[in-house]
Amino acid sequence: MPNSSPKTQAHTDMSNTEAGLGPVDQEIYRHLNFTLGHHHEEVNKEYLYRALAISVRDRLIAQWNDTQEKMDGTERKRVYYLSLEFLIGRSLTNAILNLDLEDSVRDALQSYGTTLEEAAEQEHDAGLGNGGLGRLAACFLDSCANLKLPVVGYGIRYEYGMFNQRIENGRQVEDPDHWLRGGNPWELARPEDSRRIHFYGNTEYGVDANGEPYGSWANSYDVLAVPYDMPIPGFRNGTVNTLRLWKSSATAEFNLEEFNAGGYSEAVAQKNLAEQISMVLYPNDSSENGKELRLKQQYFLVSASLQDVLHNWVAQYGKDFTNFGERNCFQLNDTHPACAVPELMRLLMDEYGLGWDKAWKITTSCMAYTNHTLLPEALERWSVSLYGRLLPRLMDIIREIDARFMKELAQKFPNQPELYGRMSLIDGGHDPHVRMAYLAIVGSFSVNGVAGLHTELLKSGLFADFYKLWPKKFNNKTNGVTQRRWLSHCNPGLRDLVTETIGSDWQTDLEKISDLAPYAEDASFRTRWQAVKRHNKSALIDYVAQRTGVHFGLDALFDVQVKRIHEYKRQLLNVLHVIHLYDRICQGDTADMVPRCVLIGGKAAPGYHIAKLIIKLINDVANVVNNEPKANELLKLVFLPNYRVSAMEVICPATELSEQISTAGKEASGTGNMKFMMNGALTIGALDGANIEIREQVGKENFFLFGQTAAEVAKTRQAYDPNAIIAGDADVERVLTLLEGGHFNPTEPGIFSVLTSGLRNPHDPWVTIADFRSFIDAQKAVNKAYTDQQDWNRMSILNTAASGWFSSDRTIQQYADEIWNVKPLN
Ligand code: 26W
Repeated sequence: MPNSSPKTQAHTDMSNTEAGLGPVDQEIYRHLNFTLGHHHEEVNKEYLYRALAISVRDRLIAQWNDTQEKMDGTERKRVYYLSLEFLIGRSLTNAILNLDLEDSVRDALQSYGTTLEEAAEQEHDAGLGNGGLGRLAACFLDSCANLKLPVVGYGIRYEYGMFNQRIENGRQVEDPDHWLRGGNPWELARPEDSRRIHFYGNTEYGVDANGEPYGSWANSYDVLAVPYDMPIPGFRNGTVNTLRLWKSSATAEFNLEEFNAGGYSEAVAQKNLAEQISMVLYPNDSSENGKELRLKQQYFLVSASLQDVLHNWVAQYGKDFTNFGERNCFQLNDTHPACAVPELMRLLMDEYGLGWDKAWKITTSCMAYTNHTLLPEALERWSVSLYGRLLPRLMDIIREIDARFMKELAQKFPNQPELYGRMSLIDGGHDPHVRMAYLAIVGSFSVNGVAGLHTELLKSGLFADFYKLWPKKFNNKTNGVTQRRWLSHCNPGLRDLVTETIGSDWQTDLEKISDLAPYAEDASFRTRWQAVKRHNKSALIDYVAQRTGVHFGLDALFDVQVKRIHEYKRQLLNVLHVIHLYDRICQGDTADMVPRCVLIGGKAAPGYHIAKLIIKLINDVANVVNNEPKANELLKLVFLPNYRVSAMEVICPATELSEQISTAGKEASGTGNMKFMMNGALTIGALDGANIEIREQVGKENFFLFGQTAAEVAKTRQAYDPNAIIAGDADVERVLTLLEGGHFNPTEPGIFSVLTSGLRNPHDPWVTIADFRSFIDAQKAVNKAYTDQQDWNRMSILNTAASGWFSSDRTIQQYADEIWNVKPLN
C-alpha cells in the first residue's frame, strides 16, 4: 500500500470541500479501503480504476444535484432526447477532462505506481449503440451540457451492448458484450421512479360521465421500467445533465400471483421474460428486421420516458396541460421512438382525460423528428397485426390519426385517391404495415435531415409529398461532433499545441480554431504539427501491432476507413484500390508510389452476409499483401478488429487520409469524417453527406474529390454497364482477374464470387465500378501531395482550422434556436 497519508492537493475547490470531499488521492484511498473493501499490498488495477471512478463521480454528484435543483426550480421549457442508442464510450477520462482534474489524478495515480492511461484502459466502453446515430446522441448530450441546456437523454440500459468482434480465419465472430460485469460506477439506480408499461391485452370502449366515448387498455401484461441515471458533465461549467436509461423488470404482484398458485418456476420464468426487454441492443443499423422484441424495446423506452415527463409535469403544475406543448419538446432520434406520437395521445386521453383535439394539439406541438437515412431498407415498417397484438391501444390511435389525416388530405386535394394511398400511415395490401416515418412526420412540428444534401434529398425524394403539404416543417441540421472528446481528450499533443498557439477558447467555441489558419504558412509551426502527428502515429502503430501482429511504418501514409461495414459505404472500392497498388508493385511499376498503410475497421451486422464477406476479403487480401516481400516497404493492409469509440480515440489522431467514399446520395451525413478533419487528416471523398460541407469549409484545393454526384449516380443507374467499363480499363480488369482467379484465397475457389458478380451487375445499386477510375486518379493526387511533406502539413493544419462548423455545439445551438426554442439554465 502506498503512502497512507496522501499529500494534499491544490485542486480542491469550494464545492468539493462543502460536499465533504477531500483531495483526490485521499478519496481514492478511502474508496479502495472502505467502499470496495480492497486493502492489499498490491493494488489490483481493476479496483484502482473503480476507486478512482467513484472519487471522480462524487465530484460530479455535487454539481449534478445543483443542476437538478435548477431544473426543478424553473418553469422554463425542457427538452427530451429519445433514442434507442447512446454510444457513450468511456466516462472516466471524459469526466476528468470536464472537471479539470487531470493533474491531481495523475499525481494521485503516481503514488500507486500507475498512470491515468493504464487506469482508463480498465473501463469497458458503454457501447449502447451501433454507429453514427448512437454516437451522435452521445455528442449531442455532451454539447447540451456544455451549453447548459435543460435537456434529458432517455434510452435503454441494455445489459449487453454492441457485440465484441473477433476475427477467426479472416471472418467476423461475435462475442456478447457484458459491459456491466464488475459494476458500473457511472450510474445511480432510482427504483422510486419506476414506471409500469403495458403490453398485449385489448382495448375496451365506453362512454364517460360526460357522455364522451373513451377507450382504455385492458387485460394487459405489465412490466416495470426501472431508471438508472448517468451524469453528463458540461465542460468546467458546473452543469451536469442526466441520461436516464431504463431497465426492464417483472412487476412484484405478478410474481406473487404465480407464487401463491404454487408456480415458483413459472414465476421465475416470467421474470426472465420481462427482463428480456432490456437485455440486448439490436446490432443492425440500416436494415430493419421487424422482430417483436425490438418493437417491445421501442415502446418500453417511449412509454417509460413519457410517463416520467408527465409525472414530473403533474408534480409541478397539476393536471392542467394547457402549457404542456410549449414547455416540453421531444426529439425523436430517427423513427425508432416514433410510437411516442400515439403514446402521448394515449396518456393524455386515457390517463389524464383530455379529448382528442386537445391531445393532438399538444402532441403535435412538442414532437420533433430527425431522419438519419435514405436507404429504403432502413425505413421502419411494422406489421399491423403484430402492432395490434402487442400494443392494441396504440394501434387504435394510429388508425384514428390516419383516418383524420386522410380526411384532411381529401379536403385539400380532392379526388386524388392515389395520393391518399401514397401518404397513408398504413400501407394497404394483404399484409398491411405501419409506416413509422410517416407517423413521425404527421405527428411532429419539425422534420430534419442531418446534412444539407441529405435534407434536400428528403424534400425532393422520400418525403416529397409531405414537403409539398408542409414545407415549413422541414429543416436541416448538419451533424457535428464534440471537440472535447474528439480533440481535447483523444489528442492531447495537438490540444496543447493549438492552445499554446491560439489560446483555449476553441474548446467551447470551435469557430475560434480558424485562428490557426495563418500558422499553416509558418514552417516551424508545421514542423511541430508534424511531430505531434508522428507521435500519434507511433501510438497507433503499437495499437495495431498488439491486435493484429502487423507492423505499420512510421513514414508511411496512414490511410484509414473505419465505420460500419456496408455495401453503400464501399469498403470494396477501398480494397480494389489496395489490390491495384499490390498489382502495380508486383509488376515493378512503383514510380510515384508513396508508402501506405491502409487500415480498415468496422462491425458487420451479424445477419448481413455480404458485409461479413467483405471483412473476409479484406483479411485475405491483407494476408497476401503483407506477406509479399516486394510490397513490404510500400504497402500494408490491416483489418483492425472490434472498432469502437475507444479505438477511434487512438485512430483519428494518427490518421492522415480519411476515406469517405460512399456512393453519392447514400450517406446521410457521416460524423467520422468530421473527427478526422478536426485531427488534421485530409479527406478523400465523394460529394455525399457532410463531405460536401467539409469541402466547402476547407476549400477544394485541400480536399481529394472523386466520383459521381448524387444526380450523376441516379442517371448512371438507368443504363449502367460495368462490364463495358471493365473491358475498357486495363487496371480494373487486372484487379478483377486477380480476385476472380482466386489469387487471395486459392484454397476456397469462388468464395468471393458474390462480391465480384455484384460489381459486374448492371443493377449494382452502389455503382462501384463507375467510380473506380476517378478514385484511382484521386489516390494518385494523394500520393503526389504526400511527397511534399511541407505542403501536406500545411493542408493538414488548414483542415483542422476549418473544422469549426463541425462542432456539435454549433449543431445543438441550432436545434435549441430553430427547433426547441429553449434557453440555457443559468
Ligand atoms: C431499424 C434499423 C436501423 C437502425 C439504425 C436503421 C437505421 C439506423 C440508423 C439510422 C443508422 C445510422 O446510424 N445512420 C447514420 O446516422 C448518422 C448520424 O446522423 C449519420 O452521420 C450517418 O450518415 C448515418 O448513416
